[in-house]
Formats: sequence, structure tokens, C-alpha cells
Amino acid sequence: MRTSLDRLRGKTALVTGASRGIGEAVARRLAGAGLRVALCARSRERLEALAADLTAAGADAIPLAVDLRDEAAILAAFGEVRERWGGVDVLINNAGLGHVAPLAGGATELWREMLEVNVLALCICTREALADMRARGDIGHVVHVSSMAGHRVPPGSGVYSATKYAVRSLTEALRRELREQGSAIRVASISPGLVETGFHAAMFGDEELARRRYGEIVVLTADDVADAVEYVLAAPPHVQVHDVLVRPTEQAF
Ligand code: NJP
Repeated sequence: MRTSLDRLRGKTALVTGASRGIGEAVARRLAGAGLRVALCARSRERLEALAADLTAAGADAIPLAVDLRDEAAILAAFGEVRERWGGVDVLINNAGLGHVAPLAGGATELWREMLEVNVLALCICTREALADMRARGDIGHVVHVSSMAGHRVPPGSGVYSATKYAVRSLTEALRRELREQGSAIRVASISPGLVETGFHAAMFGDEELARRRYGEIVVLTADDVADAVEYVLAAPPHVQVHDVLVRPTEQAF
């Protein structure tokens, strides 16, 4: 199987959660391969710095400061990409978060945020990207960055895990919808295990705790996940890599 993204040179990718971690690594990888990259997240300054960095290296990148809990802001971001580049060919639904919010006693607002970003925004972005892909020859690729928590339930991760099980079912549902419609658009889900990013510091509100967690075993890097995204996107059009699970070798659960 070819492992080069050459076929996608000049195409447009929109990456959510591009301000750091896995999203940033994927955005860098795609820009390096010659795709135009729209960078979405809330942290405007980080996106502007990343876009400037990628542009200085010869890529085409735009920062789109968007809170994915705000549908109007999502629609405006897609509108901007359409105006500038004609629409999206590759969507990387990567933005996501976890909260410590148990089913017994957890705060509704924390559950709501996980559901809105991890599930609802992913659906809205997918719908908007599909409209673009249809208008651009009914071809394209949607990649969800899901989680191993969508394949088994880690202790204490109730609603977070539920959001990632939802992503798993949404991946298969979209694959079926697209097949029924005879579309050439492909969909994939990538489920990482433990990856060293800002995720756990944000989840626990404690950088030291996150650092200790990442120090217990040799964990994945954001680049390891970008490798999986590249593998999925580089598959030739007749090959749909649908479900990728990537754990650190030492991860037990
Ligand atoms: O996490 P982190 P990762 N609107 O916290 C953005 C999954 N995963 O890279 O808005 C817009 O460094 C946030 O941007 P900002 C995980 O579930 C990870 O590890 O500027 N954007 C940032 O760019 C997630 O789906 C691990 O704060 C919003 C990004 O999301 C994906 O990997 C394990 C937003 C989060 O970056 C990437 O996470 C696993 C909003 N409302 C699955 N809220 C792992 N790291 O171990 C957040 O199984 N973002």
C-alpha cells in the first residue's frame, strides 16, 4: 500500500483541536505534505502562531478561532474555508476533552461539555464537510480521533467513555450512509491509548499528576497518532481503513 500523501497535495484539510497535542501534530503533518490546512480551536494566539510557523515553511494555513460548543461559530468557520479555498476535502475531527465527572454526583455542565464537543460538534463538522465533499466530486475523507475509551470503559470515565462509544457508532453509521448513497467519501476512526499531550492536565486540572501518569510507561507521542492519520489518508481510494486502535506497547488496559 502506498504510504505517501502525494495524492492529497493541494487539497484542503480542516483540523479541529489544532491548537496543541494531536491536532497540532496532524496539522503539521498535513501541511508538510502540501495540503492547505484550516486550524480550529479556541486558543486564537496558539493557532495564529502555528499558522505563521506553517506559512513560513511554505504551507497554506489559516487560523480559525472557534468554540466548538457554538454552532454558529462552526458554520462561520466552514464558510470562511469555502470562501477562501472552495471547501473541505479532508476533515480531522480531533478536538475533544475529558472531565472527572462520575455518574453518581457528577456535574451536568461537565457532562454537557464533553457531549457537546466530543459528539455534537463532531456531527456538525461532519455534516458541513460532507456538503463540501459532495460539491467537490463526492470524494473526501472524514477522520475521527476517538479513544480506546470507546472500546472498553476505563474506571471513572463514564460520560467521557460514552462519548467515545458514540463516536465509534457514528463512524459505522456514516460508513453505511455513504455506502448506501454510492459515495466515494471515506470515514475512519483512530482510537489512541495514552498519548502525552495537554489532555490529562486539562482533565485533572493538575499538570504534575498528568506528568506522573505519562511517566509510568512509555506512552504514545502526538506524532505517533499523526502517523496513524497519515496511514489512513494515504490508503488508495478503494481501501477504507475504518477502525485503528493504537496503544502504547506497555499499556495494560
Ligand atoms: O488533547 P489536548 P489531545 N472548542 O487537550 C480543543 C483524544 N484522546 O490532543 O480550544 C474548540 O492536548 C483544544 O483547543 P482549545 C481526545 O479525546 C487523547 O490528546 O484551544 N476546541 C485542543 O486543541 C481528543 O478527541 C488521548 O483549548 C476545543 C484540543 O481540543 C483527541 O485525542 C487518549 C474545545 C485538545 O487537545 C485530541 O486530544 C485518548 C472547544 N470547546 C484519546 N475544547 C490522550 N491524550 O491520552 C477542546 O484515548 N478543544
